[in-house]
Order: sequence, then C-alpha cells, then structure tokens
Amino acid sequence: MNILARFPSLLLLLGVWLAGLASSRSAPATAAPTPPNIVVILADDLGWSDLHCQGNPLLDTPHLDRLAKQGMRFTDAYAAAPVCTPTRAAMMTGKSPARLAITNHAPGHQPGFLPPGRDLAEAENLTYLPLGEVTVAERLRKAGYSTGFIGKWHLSDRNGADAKGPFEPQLRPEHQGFDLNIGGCDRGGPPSYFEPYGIPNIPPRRKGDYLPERLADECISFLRANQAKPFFLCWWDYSVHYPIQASENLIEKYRHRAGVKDPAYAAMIEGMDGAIGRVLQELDALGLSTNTLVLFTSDNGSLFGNLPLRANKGFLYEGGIRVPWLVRWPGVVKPGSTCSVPVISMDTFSTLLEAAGLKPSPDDLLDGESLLPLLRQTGTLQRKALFLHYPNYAFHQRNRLGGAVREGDFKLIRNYDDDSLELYDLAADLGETRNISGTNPETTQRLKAKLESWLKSSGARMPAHVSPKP
Ligand SMILES: [Ca+2]
Repeated sequence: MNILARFPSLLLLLGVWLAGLASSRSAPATAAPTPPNIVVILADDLGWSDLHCQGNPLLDTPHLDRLAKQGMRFTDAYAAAPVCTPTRAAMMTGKSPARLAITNHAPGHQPGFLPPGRDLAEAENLTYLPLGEVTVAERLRKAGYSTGFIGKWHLSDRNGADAKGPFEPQLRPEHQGFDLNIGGCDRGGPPSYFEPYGIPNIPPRRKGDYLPERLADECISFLRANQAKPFFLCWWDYSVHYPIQASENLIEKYRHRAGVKDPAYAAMIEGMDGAIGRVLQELDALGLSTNTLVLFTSDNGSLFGNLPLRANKGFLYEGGIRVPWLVRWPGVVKPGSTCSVPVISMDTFSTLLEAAGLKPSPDDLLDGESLLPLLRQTGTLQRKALFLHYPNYAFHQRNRLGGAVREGDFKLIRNYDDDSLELYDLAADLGETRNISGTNPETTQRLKAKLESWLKSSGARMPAHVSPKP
C-alpha cells in the first residue's frame, strides 16, 4: 500500500507544501525579497548638461540615455560639494562634508592657507576618510554582499596636517569595506588615460589601453565572479577629469560636429558612456539587470562650463554643484520617470541601505535621507532644505568661500569673506543672473538663519579673517 494512502495527513502536508511553492512562484511580491544587487557609477567632474539625456543635443551618450529611459532622472540633484573628495566621503557615509570636516579636495592646502589678495584663511579640513567612519560598503558587506571598488577613490590622501597614521595605502577602499579594490588610491586623476596610467594599483596590461575601457573590463570580471550572491559594485570612473584625453576617432567625429566647442571633451564623455554601456550590457547578458539597482551621478560640476548653469567646479553656483542623477531599478522605479525633488550625495547611504533591506544604525548622525519614497513614487522626503558648506579654496583659487541653502525654488548663498548674501529664484532664473536678496529681505533673512543654524548643528569649521574687516 502506498505510504500516502496510509497516512492521509502526510498527503495534506504535501499538498500544503506544493501550494506554497506554486504561490511563491506566481506571486513573488509576497515571498521574501531577494536583496537587489547594487551598482553605483560615479563620473568625475561631469557637468549637469554633459549628457544627451540632460538636454545636450551636441553629445552622443546613448547608454546613459537608455539608463535614464529605463529608470528615473532627477532634475535637481546636487553634489555635496563643488569638488571631489567631500562628495565622495558624503556618498560613503551619509554625512555632510561639514559634519565630516572633509570640505576640500585632497591633497588640499596647508592649514590656514590664504591665496594672494585675500584676507580669509580657509578652514582646516581632513583630506581623507577616517577608518572609524562606517561606510555603506561596510554595512552591505556585513549583510552578505560581495563588495567591489573600481576606479577613483581620492579619500586616502593625508596632507600632513595631523601627523599620526594611518596613511595611504591603509586608507584605501579595501580598508573601508570593499573585498576588491582596483584603482582606488589617493590620486585625484591619472597622469594619462592611456596605459601606463600612473595609478599604482591597476595591474599593468596592454600599452595604449584606454582607462574607462580598462575599468569596464574589471567591472565585467567582478560581475561574472560575483553573480551568485548580492553584490555591491562601486565604479567611480576617473573620466572626465583632466587630462582631457579620448580616442582620436571620437575626437575627429566631434571636430566635424557644428556647435561643439571642445571636441576632445565631448569625445571623452562619449568614451565614458561607451565603457559604461559595456558594463550595462554585461548585466543584461548575465540576466542580472532585473534585480540590480544602478545609480549614476557625478561628484561635482564640470570644469569647462555648465550652461545654462552659472560657473564651474569649485563654485557654489549651480554649475559647480548640480549634477546628473539617474536610478534604474526594474520593478520598483517607473521607466522614463523624472523627479524634481532636490537630492544630494549623502542620500546615497540611506537609499542603498534601505534598498538592501537594512536600516542606518541609531548611532549614526546622518545628513542624508533615503530616496525610496521618491523612487517608488509613494511619497516625498522629510527635509525641507538642502545645505552646502565650502570654506576652502579650490585649486583654481577663484572661488569665494561660502555656504548655501536650497529651499523650494529659492537658493541663498552666503559669502564668508564679507558676509554678503545672494538670493536666487531658480524656477525663474536657473542661471543665477539676478540676485534678488534686496527685494526679498524676509526670505533672505529666514534662509540665512537656517543656514547659520545648520552650520552650528553640523559642527562646521569656519574660515578666519586674518586682518580686521573693512
Ligand atoms: Ca571631481
């Protein structure tokens, strides 16, 4: 006699088990979700208008355009700072550059640096991410993710202001939560984009290899090796930081395109896009795209113009800080959607944790917020304003030290040298051509007070006057 006929309760159990299997297949939403893979691609010095999908008709960036079409494009996204290092630290930790005291690009200057003709000495700042900071990679690795870092780190350069170690290379990504590190070191840019690159931890290969393509190859190897379990891949590309170098074919193409002022820069952007395209295609080929969140953004504005925005890298005007921000996450993010809620680099930390089903530790003093309500289109953010603090001179030394707040359509800049205020209505004047602080004294004073209070609560280090104010 059949064992199931002898024990009807066993038959019942089998039935329940089979029904459970069937329902978990037909209704995956009710099953325990598989944590998504996460890929964060950060461009270096790529401006807000440096992609075709950002409205620049002179550039061909088909792969990032496709990413935008398959996901959500944030129109009002900000880098946490107008230069590299602070933005990177903010993405890794969820804390603002002001709170971290990482406010300038490494290696920065000696403490109290004062350019000729100025009377405001810059604030002291850290030029590296201390090992005690909890990074998003450390959190994800602890939760079972494979973690890979490929590209530019720029968070491990100590300028000698504080003499006790650890120093580079003990501050590289492999000491901040990453299982793999290729290319991540103290360097702000490669001496050359053609091998030999002059980056210490990219194993030599073929002479003449182009750096973005080489890094794409490394990303593809990482994806193939880690496809079996959730992975977190940070590809922080060196492109399009100077030196501006691209393939001669692409430069030639843009030489013949009417309206292109800088063919090499345009070619470099398309070169970056092509390399990113190969990695996205590999995600498709491996069947991973459907369960992978891809975030693309930039660490600061372009050095070479950001029209219609005002100014460049190193400035608190929109051209220094507003950046592209694309998120693709099939099944969660509506394809072809846009979002105009202002978002900022430190949102990355909470967003990626929540996407992975994790929560920030209650001990973390975070300045960012999870973007999941925006990505799911179920709500908006809790904060009402965004703040920036740049109390340092950029390498070009042309910027005024200052702080900024964006609330609704208004943006206030406070110049720390003479305490002057600039108020712009970004809805009416995206190019920040008309300072309307004089005709809007209430808004100006309200935002000024908000900025002051935020600076205080963040423990922001301020620059100091070296001679009495006039
Ligand atoms: Ca940069």
